Amino acid sequence: MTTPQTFSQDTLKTLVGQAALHYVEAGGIVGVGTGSTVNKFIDALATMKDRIQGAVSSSEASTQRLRSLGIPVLDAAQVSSLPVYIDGADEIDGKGYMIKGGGAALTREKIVAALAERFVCIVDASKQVQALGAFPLPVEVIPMAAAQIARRFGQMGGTAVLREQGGQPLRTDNGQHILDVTGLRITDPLAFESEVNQWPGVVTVGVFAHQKASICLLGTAQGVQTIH
Ligand code: ABF
Repeated sequence: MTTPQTFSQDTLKTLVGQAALHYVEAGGIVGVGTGSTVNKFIDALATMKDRIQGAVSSSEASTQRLRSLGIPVLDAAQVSSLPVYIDGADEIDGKGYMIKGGGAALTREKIVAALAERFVCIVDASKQVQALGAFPLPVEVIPMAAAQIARRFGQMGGTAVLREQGGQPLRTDNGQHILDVTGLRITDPLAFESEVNQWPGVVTVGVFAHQKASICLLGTAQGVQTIH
């Protein structure tokens, strides 16, 4: 009787990061997300850097890692579309709707995802949920609007907290603030994203429903599962 193999979360992230190479077209440009799972993908991408034109990055952190491995980074404004965007998530449900932004890169992630023909989400099994909302919802906001946006989430039953770093409000790559909102029940991700998107002062809400994942590579104890 063989005992089932168990993988660490870090190993699962490595497995899905490597599996994502399958979706990178030779000679193409790849959209690259942000986070520890994406870092595993970037490390794997470096093994084929001579077979791609380069990457469009979703954060300064990913840009730095790409460049350190010799992968050219192109400006999103230089491309009209991308064959694929590879990114992680904080939560993903059965329809490919996600909560993202734990890494504070949600705005540029959504911008680059919108350029891509396919969004391949790479996650370990801990990110798979039935319904979105257990993870605190990140929302990038213009600082002067943070308090009024927090009050609007309060009216929805949510509690919004300003994300801090080193005792100060965190500043995103775009120089804005992030609210993390708990206590929400997001039963209709598409409608919720559309509603919050149009609140004055909201830069990006961390619900990715309009830019949902077309493919999810799920790292599980049994290996990588591909969910379409
Ligand atoms: C990024 O990946 C963020 O949107 C999301 O929060 C993060 C998940 O990070 P990790 O892979 O480190 O769990 O795209």
